[in-house]
Amino acid sequence: MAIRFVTGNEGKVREARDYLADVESVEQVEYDYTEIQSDSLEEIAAHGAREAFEELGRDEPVLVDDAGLFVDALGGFPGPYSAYVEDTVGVERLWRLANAEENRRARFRTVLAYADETGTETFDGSVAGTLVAPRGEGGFGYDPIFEYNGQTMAEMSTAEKNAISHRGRALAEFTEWYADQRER
Ligand code: ITT
Ligand code: NA
Repeated sequence: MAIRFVTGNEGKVREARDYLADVESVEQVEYDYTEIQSDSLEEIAAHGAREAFEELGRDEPVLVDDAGLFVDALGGFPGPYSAYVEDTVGVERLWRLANAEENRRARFRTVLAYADETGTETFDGSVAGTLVAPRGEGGFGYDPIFEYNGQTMAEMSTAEKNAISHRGRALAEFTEWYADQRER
């Protein structure tokens, strides 16, 4: 069996594959599920996973990952609009916006939604860090400006990032639940 990870983002897939290497194989599937209008990452991800599972065929489970960067001084912006802001404003200019503030704390959050024939489950992960001028060549998206413990996430290996990141934490929760599930 393989889990179908429904995403257009190869960085997410690389991290999930690395984390789940001994658990399950991960296949990337591109499918444009409906992103419902909501402030809740849980609702967006769960709805997307359910729809993808029904539409792509119910033979194998699916995973959806909805993430966002929440900047304290900007009232949580860009949050659920993070993908749109990366595409329009860009990471460098978001950093400049944050740099004008005294408080540069930010949080990354992701919700993983897993759907199979028995239902839909969501798993949450978050990490707090500081926004800094871009550094590092690894990772993707906002990683170069997100510093945790002296390193930006773009300066970390995939395994190092997974050990501390929002996605790594959500994958840890998922893995625990998944193992339990399969023992039944
Ligand atoms: P899919 O919806 O196809 O999965 P996406 O890149 O649009 O891919 P999101 O909407 O979840 O995914 O991502 C929101 C934004 O946050 C987007 O700009 C990502 O590049 C960025 N992002 C997500 N996870 C990240 C991470 O671990 N490190 C840095 N940026 C991340
Ligand atoms: Na998206």
